[in-house]
Amino acid sequence: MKNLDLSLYLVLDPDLCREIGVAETARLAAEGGATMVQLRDKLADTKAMIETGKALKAALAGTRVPLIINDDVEVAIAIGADGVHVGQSDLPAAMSRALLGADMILGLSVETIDLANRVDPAIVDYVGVGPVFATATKPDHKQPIGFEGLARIVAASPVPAVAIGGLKSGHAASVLAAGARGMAVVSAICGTADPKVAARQLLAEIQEARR
Ligand code: TZP
Ligand code: MG
Repeated sequence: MKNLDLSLYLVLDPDLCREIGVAETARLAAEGGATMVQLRDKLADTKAMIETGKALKAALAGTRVPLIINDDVEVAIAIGADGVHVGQSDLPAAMSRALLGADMILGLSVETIDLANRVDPAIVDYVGVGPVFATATKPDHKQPIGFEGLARIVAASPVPAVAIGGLKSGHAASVLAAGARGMAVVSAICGTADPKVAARQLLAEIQEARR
């Protein structure tokens, strides 16, 4: 099992981050305490993903924050990212793992207890569970699960879980009480006036909730 810190997982949406830019948002958020960063761009082609991914890699160099690429195993390997996050309609986890090798991080989205039960801990390093709440950031999201649903799915997962979907300041205690190791956020950091301040506040709440 890999030693991942899922406490504050920033998922970058280039459109929501456009004012400050993804690379600068990532750099500031990492300074503020984000522990993982994912590039998630549903509109970019491969060339653009590589360009943005490389910029993010440079922005995170010297930090210990892993860079995860959403959906695209090929891009993640090509740019030397730290890992990949796949959903249930993407390249299957076992096939992703075969391409990634043992050391790269592999995350998987699970939306139900049944999917969590079927996670193979020899293949998947962590699961993303949600959406906890409805969110405009992912227009095609499934039915929100709430903190009760989160707790049930987390309990069924053989690997650590990060909660996602509509999470922001004030939610850390409920997220951790449900058994998740941390929270993944897009809009609570992307597009805010100061991503460093936003990340610092969220991490402080997570650390406070652990006490
Ligand atoms: N998967 C489930 S909800 C979501 C993703 C990628 C988007 C979460 O965005 P926000 O702005 O943190 O609600
Ligand atoms: Mg996907």
